[in-house]
Amino acid sequence: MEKPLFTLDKEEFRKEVVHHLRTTLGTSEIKASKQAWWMATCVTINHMLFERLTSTQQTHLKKDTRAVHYFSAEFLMGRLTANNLHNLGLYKVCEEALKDLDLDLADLCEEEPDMALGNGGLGRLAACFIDSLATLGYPALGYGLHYEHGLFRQEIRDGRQVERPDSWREYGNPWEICRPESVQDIPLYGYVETVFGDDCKVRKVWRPGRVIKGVPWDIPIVGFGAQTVNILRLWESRASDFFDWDVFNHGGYVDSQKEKAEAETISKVLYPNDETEAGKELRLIQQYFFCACSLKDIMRRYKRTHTDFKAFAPQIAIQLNDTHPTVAIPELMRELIDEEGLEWQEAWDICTKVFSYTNHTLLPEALETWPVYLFERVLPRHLEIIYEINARFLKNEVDAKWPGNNDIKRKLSIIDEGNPRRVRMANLCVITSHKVNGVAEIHSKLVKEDLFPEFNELWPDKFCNVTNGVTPRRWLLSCNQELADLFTETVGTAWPLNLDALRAVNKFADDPAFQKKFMDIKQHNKQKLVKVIKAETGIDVSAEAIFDIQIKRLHEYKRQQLNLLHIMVLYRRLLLNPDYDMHPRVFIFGSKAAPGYRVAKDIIYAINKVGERINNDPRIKDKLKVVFMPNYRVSLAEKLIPAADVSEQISTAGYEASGTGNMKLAMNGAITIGTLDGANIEIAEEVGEDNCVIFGLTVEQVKELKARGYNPWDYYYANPEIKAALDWLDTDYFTPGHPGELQSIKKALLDYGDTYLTLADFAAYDEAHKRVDSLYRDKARWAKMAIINAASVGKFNSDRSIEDYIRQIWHLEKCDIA
Ligand code: GPW
Repeated sequence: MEKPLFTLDKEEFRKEVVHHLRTTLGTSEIKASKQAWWMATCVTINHMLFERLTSTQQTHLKKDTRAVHYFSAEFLMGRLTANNLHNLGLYKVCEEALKDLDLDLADLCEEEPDMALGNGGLGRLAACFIDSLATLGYPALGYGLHYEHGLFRQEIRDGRQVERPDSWREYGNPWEICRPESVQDIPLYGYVETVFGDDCKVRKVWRPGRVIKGVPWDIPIVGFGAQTVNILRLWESRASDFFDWDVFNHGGYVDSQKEKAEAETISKVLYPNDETEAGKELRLIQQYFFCACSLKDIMRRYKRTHTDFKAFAPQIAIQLNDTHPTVAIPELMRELIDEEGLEWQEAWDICTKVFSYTNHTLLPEALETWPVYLFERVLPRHLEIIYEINARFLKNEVDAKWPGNNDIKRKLSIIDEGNPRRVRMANLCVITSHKVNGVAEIHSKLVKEDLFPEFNELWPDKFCNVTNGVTPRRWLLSCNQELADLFTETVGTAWPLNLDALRAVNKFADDPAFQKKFMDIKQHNKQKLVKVIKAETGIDVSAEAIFDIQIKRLHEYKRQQLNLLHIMVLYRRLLLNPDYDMHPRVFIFGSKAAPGYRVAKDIIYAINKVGERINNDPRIKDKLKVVFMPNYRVSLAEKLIPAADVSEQISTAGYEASGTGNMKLAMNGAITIGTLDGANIEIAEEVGEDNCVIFGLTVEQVKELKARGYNPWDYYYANPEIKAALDWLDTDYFTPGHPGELQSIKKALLDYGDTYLTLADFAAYDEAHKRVDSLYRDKARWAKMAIINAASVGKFNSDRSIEDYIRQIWHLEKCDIA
């Protein structure tokens, strides 16, 4: 590792914290709240962050570097204090300094609200990627929305999810810097006029109906080692200064407040729908708003050093994180043609070189389409541009390759000619982008073969794979410091950058002394979690039990219901035979459901109700516990993951594009029980099939079964345990006095056809759990497996993912910062 940049000692650190407590926070040592101490600590950290931020920006400007611009509707950052300290190399210094003030750093870190500007995997991936980009020294900007309210806070009331607003910046946020000098004005609505110009050319002019102001907030992103500090720039919407002051002067004060409120609505709240398209006007406006702000910002910066657009494509790479920022494509066309006067072909050549697109799902309900009438009203000029892109594509590409084939034309067209007609954002992305990537090997293969086979025929070189990764700085070094220290002791200090270095730990996997150290750390992490579980849920669990964890958004394809069904079957076995032979097990869930997703919310309710009954049943002698941790979020994940023995990755094969929680759990020594889906396949390859528990139908078998005609009733009648568990849901056993409250789950699994083949995989899942049980009882065998998992997942470092993007898609160069 490089020598630390900041040679601040603990005395200096302590003095600066106290100084800021007095001069920035306006309080004193005697009466300061924990919150004030935390803030003063952050201001101290910022002192160093800003120094490197300035050097980074000056160097990038001077060297006129090519940069990637990561456009994403979500950045799920979580907390930044511990992460920034680790990346600056100052965690221990800060900890010591605070100890001298009788303060506990970990305790102060709890003061920080999570920055939850994302739903789940997709948003957290963006956060890991910007960490890696800064760590590796690549010029990069994250661009997104400055939501006033992030993903809702989940409360559980009588077992049901209740959504409460998340107000992450209610009392100020120490990491963000407002940049009024870079404000943008964004037009919306209105109509398009065709004008004959002085140059005798016919031009299109968009006459907007409204203008909104975009205010940028910058979050410094410090790489590990603190050489590079990049920025995440998030746009907040406000009423424009263009705003009609006449109304104001003529006594329209109240009306003016209405306009202001409407403008501010745009960045008010994150849509909580994971993998479902919302189709709401406000969502389209959100997408356009942040893309237009970001493109104007890119343009402004580009023009500081260029007078024409020849260097634009060589300088600028824009990555579209799923289809959410697709409207950036017609917006850049519009800017270049209507505002900058380029010809269509020049503008198109630039766009096709600049944009690339990451697909994160094959689920049809997640593929975004917008009604044409909506587009026409909100973005009339953009719709015209989309029509022209489409017309040229259908004529020059599709008709050239498949002359007269209207079926293929209908399928590949950007416009779905149904009723109402809709704009297909994924088609627009694929047609424009020079590269389209999936997020795990199997997913990328399915993107090519099943989702976009004709596009793949047209442009075979366009499609590629970049397997996801996670940053080992947050997901090992920071969240599991004891294990991190053990690894550093064992293999040296290089592993947070080069995670493959942990392979050297494998030679100790059989060493009883090392196994003891490793498992003692796991045990300690479990004991810490026991306290958190008690505090959050009131449930007593034993750290001697197997901690079996499923943490992810609630979705039927992720199959929390399969886990629940298995828990019910285990419970029933224990009731029938109190001596049923199993090691005590705690099943832990953490999950939010989209507020409008009925079955998902019913599954949460069922987990809580079944858990309540099991946890309070003395007959089963604490062999089984079920914990639903409320308000699952990044900071809770950081407590759950280090304490996991078993990682549940049980999606129906073909549906989980990659998964990233699977990587974090394996990295912390949990054994995967998983299907051959998404990145599970690659994890199994890396750790070896002997060191994880794979079960269930493969992608091919899922396809075959569906083609044959899947009938869940067959499994219901053939397997008495499945039947008993499902029939149990009809009774009031888990909801005393309210029979049938859990029926919707049975209905989804039988009457509605069990879309995700839960019952088909049940027997294999049950067998897999028996394997888990017997493996765990062999303490040495389990310790060996856990060690091999943690030591063998170097591939899933997000630094590796970023290097893959650089090599295949972005072609950037590293930039040394003075
Ligand atoms: F539907 N993912 C997500 F593809 O977290 F847009 N939210 C989403 O809205 C979508 C995908 C979308 C997840 C995938 O489900 C997961 O498999 C993947 O690991 C993650 O994105 C990051 O690629």
